Amino acid sequence: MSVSPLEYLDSAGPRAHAIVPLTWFTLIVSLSVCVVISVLLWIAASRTRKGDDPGAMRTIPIERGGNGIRWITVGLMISAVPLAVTLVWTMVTLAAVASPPANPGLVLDVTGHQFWWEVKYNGQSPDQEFITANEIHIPVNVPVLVRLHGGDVIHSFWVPQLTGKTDTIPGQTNVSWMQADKPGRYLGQCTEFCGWQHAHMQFEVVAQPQADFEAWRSAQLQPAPAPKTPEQQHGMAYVEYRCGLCHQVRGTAAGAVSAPDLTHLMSRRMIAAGTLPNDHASLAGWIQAPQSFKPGNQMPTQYLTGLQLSDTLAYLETLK
Ligand code: HEC
Ligand SMILES: [Cu+2]
Repeated sequence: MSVSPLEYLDSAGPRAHAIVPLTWFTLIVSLSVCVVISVLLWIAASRTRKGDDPGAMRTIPIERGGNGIRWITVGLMISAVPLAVTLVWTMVTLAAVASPPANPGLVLDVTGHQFWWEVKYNGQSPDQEFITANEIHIPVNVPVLVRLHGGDVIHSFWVPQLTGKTDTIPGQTNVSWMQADKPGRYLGQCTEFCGWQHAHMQFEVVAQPQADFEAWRSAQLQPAPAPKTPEQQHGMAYVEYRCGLCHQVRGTAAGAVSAPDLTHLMSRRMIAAGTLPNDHASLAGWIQAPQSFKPGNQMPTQYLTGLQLSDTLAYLETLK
């Protein structure tokens, strides 16, 4: 289940504006080639010569001096023209989108993991930095520099309406950039096969007016609120001691970073990289049986008792 369709024939930012017309062109050329060849084949296959006995075997003598070579020349010329246009257009597009903005308004470090996205927001000083997962907020009309890292295997970062595909490669930093013209949610997808749950490795880019973005950013910078009820206190203790092996909740003893940061879990619309909506039932189901929703993902079954689960949920749901 995903919230918005993966729109790749429509662009919403300068980088994609340069790419999408080329996508349309190659799509139309490829489809026309398929149609023309199918029609020619169909005509050839359904043509019978006058007076032919359809039941009889026919031997066709090879004609000398026929003009077959002319057909090959014409065919080659017809395919060479669109191929040459595609080549030149691709070069021009690559040159147009290659260089990242000289003065990005925001610098993100995005790491591809099996099977989720870690997103680090950089700031002027360490207290202005934070990490989140799978939901990337950006201000509209601001160029955003995205440094891409590979956490385990090769993944690829793609937000078709905003930016083209760039691989995340372990041991290497690739650079991409994006910019959104108008507020909205733009779906992104891992686009390099990276294992069993590759298809469930989605993310969303949420483009917001500057003021809304600043409000979101300062909320994300806050540590987790202190638990209030006894259930929430038990839940926090449990999260610290069990879930904190992999997850971080800033402001608590849960400090590992090998899984999505849960400090502001409830601010996200989806969980498990676009696999489930972030509501009470899905959260409960995910924590109890992550392997049944996303078989092969890196969160093992937790075997919680009913009480542990309800306390954990009571606490997690305070993480707004
Ligand atoms: C061994 C490491 C590990 C442990 C222990 C673990 N998790 Fe996870 N968890 C993960 C990984 C990895 C993911 C990302 C899975 C994916 O999307 O592919 C994840 C995802 C999640 C998510 C979804 C987050 C999001 O924004 O997508 C929640 C919620 C969650 N875990 C809660 C818990 C809770 C609660 C516990 C403790 C009861 C726990 N986890 C224990 C590794 C772990
Ligand atoms: Cu991937």
